[in-house]
Amino acid sequence: NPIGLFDSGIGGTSIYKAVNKLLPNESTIYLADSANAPYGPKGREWIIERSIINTELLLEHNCKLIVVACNTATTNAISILREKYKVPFIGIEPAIKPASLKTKTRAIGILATKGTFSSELFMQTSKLYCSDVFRVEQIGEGLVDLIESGKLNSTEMTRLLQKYLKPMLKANIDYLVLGCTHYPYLIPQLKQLLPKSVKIIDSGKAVAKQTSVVLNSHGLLCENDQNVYHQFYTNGSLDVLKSVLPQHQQVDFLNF
Ligand code: DGN
Repeated sequence: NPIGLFDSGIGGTSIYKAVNKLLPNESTIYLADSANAPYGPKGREWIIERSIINTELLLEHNCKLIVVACNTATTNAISILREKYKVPFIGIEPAIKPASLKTKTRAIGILATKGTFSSELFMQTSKLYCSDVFRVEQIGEGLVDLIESGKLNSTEMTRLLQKYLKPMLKANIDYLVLGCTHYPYLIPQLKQLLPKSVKIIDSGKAVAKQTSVVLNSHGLLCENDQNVYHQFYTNGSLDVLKSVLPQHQQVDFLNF
């Protein structure tokens, strides 16, 4: 059976890529809920409702494990999903713990959505692991919208990024945490705007590792690469989803 992944759009494909790299024998089904992006500003109840719809669709496709490839959905809805369904869920959270352990300047920047920053889970993690570090928390307002409308490399994007990085540079951060699965697609631009001394971290690899550990502990790992398939569905633009995937990859429209 396949691994299911969902996100409020195309961002979670960055997680799909990390999972596929570590677990090439696993088939996957990806749901891009682009029609409802961004989740960030919409409030907890609404995010839970969409997460349930996405989960049920993946379960109809017999997914054996679900990766909530969205920080906003993880931080707001994963505990509810775990209560409601039997399959294992893997979530993603901003990598503030490793950043706090590694920072030398004792200042880190975090770029995430409003929904992630305002979640209880994020606040708990910050309190637990980052209380002795200066954190510049920046809501990436507008970034997901631009990525979802295919304007990844636009002057609007550069302008927003410059604005959001400014207070971080002022605070002398040496780590920038990407707390939204859409943001790894901004890394080339971020690198141009940041001094070399600032390292960028996201949680893709950690999610892939955790997926592997949980599959293994449930006896669900695929042993061979026969009949491996990857399906991608979007309720938004096919072209935008295709633009972040390998050229040959087929993408289908689905109304959900
Ligand atoms: N990819 C989502 C996340 O990781 O939070 C984007 C959230 C949103 O919809 N703005």
